[in-house]
Amino acid sequence: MNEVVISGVGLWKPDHSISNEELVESYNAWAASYNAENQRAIDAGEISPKPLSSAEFIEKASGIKSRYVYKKEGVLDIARMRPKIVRRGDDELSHQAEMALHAAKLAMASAGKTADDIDMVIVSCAYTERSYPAIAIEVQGALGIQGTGFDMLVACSAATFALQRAHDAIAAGSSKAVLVINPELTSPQINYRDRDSHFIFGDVSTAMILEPDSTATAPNQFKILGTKSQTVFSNNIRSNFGYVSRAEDVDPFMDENLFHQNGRSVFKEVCPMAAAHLQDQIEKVGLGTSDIRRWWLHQANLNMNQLIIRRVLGRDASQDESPTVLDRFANTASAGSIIAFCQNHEDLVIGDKGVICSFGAGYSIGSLVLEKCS
Ligand code: CO8
Repeated sequence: MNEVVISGVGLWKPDHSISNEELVESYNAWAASYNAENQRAIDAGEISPKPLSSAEFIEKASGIKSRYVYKKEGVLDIARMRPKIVRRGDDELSHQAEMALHAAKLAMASAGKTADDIDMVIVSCAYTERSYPAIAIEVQGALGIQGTGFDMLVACSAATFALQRAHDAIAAGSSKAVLVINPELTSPQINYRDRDSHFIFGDVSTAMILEPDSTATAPNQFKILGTKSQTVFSNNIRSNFGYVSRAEDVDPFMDENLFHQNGRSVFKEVCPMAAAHLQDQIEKVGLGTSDIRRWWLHQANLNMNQLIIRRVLGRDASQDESPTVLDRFANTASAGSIIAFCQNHEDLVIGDKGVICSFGAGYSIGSLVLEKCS
């Protein structure tokens, strides 16, 4: 079995961002206009008025202050409230492949690898913009990589689950180096007219290079000590959009086909599961929680992360121990824990250990225990 290292990372963020204040101003203007238009039905008790949103609530309930969006145009326009993304033809690079390439090139440069060094590309995220050809194969072609590419969808755990697949392929010797990319284009699936979820997500793209320690030359390397993935079925986070809508004679874009969740239940159910997963995983690789120098946790909700860490450590963790990035990025589905890693790993010294952990829809939980080795 090969020892496997993460030898390169890439983080690409869009040029556009939206603050809580901008988002709330737009939502509240839309809600006021909806309520005015439907005043008679609301007064008659036939429908409920749309409640107002608040920037203070969003920051207090989630820790989110701002989020990046691939395209800002259209999102805040109350006549549209979804991004305006220009359709590309079959002979043009797709939007998601473009996002993926940005992060992939950064990861390859940081690992010191060219296309010839890599033989597998996994694009893993919450949504892909089409069914086939796989975005991964498009990216593979654009980069000139020989070998194999495929897409994976595991919502918020897409990145950690793909990293586990990459680890296993390299450990077994069936791949020489794997490029894992998470182009999280979440904004087209957000219901910006839903007060409970309009603030949650952001767009971003992350990538990592995994290879055997014998071929790695990058200045920053992390040995993978263990990986774990876990799923338990839950209806509490759903996105029902899909090709069968066409045959069901329903509006493919109706509210119940967009992202929706029972956030309170998710919070209550996932926190203990994630804490137990982490404790078990750390024990399995022969470590204790006090051996872990850094926790790169999924970035869905600040209160959730604080609760999980408190359960695991029996105390609060500092920003240095468990860095938060969701204040600037919001929930970027599977990319959140990878962003936390990208922005907070270079200060670790050889022998330091850390854990990347994701949790989300499915439910799904994934983790990797790492040791800084170069
Ligand atoms: N402004 C003002 N008030 C609000 C707002 C708002 N925007 N939203 C809700 N309120 C109100 C509610 O109506 C409620 O009022 P009342 O008490 O009168 O009933 C009150 O505030 C409290 O509401 P909640 O109980 O819903 O608030 P919470 O404290 O639970 O916070 C959260 C809501 C932030 C959603 C929280 O529950 C949470 O973060 N839970 C965890 C969610 C989570 O991690 N989900 C994971 C989803 S992501 C995933 O796994 C897959 C994603 C795939 C990508 C998708 C891309 C689109």
